[in-house]
Amino acid sequence: MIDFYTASTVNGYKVAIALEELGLPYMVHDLNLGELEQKRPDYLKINPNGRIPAIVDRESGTAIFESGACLVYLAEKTGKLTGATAEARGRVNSWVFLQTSGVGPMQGQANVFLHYFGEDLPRVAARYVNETKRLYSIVNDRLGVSEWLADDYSIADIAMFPWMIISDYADVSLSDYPNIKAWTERMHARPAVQRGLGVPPKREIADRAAAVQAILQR
Ligand SMILES: N[C@@H](CCC(=O)N[C@@H](CS)C(=O)NCC(=O)O)C(=O)O
Repeated sequence: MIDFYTASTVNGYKVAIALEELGLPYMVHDLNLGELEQKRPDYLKINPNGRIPAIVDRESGTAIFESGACLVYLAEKTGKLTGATAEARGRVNSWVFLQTSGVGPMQGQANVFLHYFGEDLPRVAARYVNETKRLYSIVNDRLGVSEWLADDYSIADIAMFPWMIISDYADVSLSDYPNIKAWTERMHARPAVQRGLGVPPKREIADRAAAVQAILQR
């Protein structure tokens, strides 16, 4: 049994989709980010970074935080959704890391400076939007020569997908990236992906900007 600490946001969906694809039994702990439940001392023992997602594998008591580390752990534990050799796993993890160290942070900061920062800084926003677009071009080129990011469908696709389906919010239109758009359709067609996008059910946030401000001020 896996304890899964998450919220209805993109980084959480990665792990939800992987758990659904792998058919592993898991229990959802739906944290209210606006209420800063992710900063509480009991949760910081699981994820010292105070963010979601994190998992605890009850078999060993091991806690794993960072979405990329959770994906790699689940893939290694099951031997699925990754490569069969060190070389193939390296190819998978290259795209996982490009997402977690590139696309996620750049697109995330684009969202902050376009929508939440509270001060109009167009050149800063443009820097993050343009960097996001540069990274999307790399992914788009790869998906022009391959059905999936690595050799086969893998945690690399699962890591990239939830961010790319909210690209409009960062002023990045998938109509400029036709290979990504076609790949999102292949992803959406997978039943486990559909199930994962519903875990946990969307939380209604009355004042999203205020909730994000509370997080930004921590
Ligand atoms: N690098 C981290 C990023 C995690 C992250 O930013 N999670 C967001 C939700 S998508 C979060 O917990 N935000 C609340 C906060 O920053 O306090 C990962 O990939 O797991």
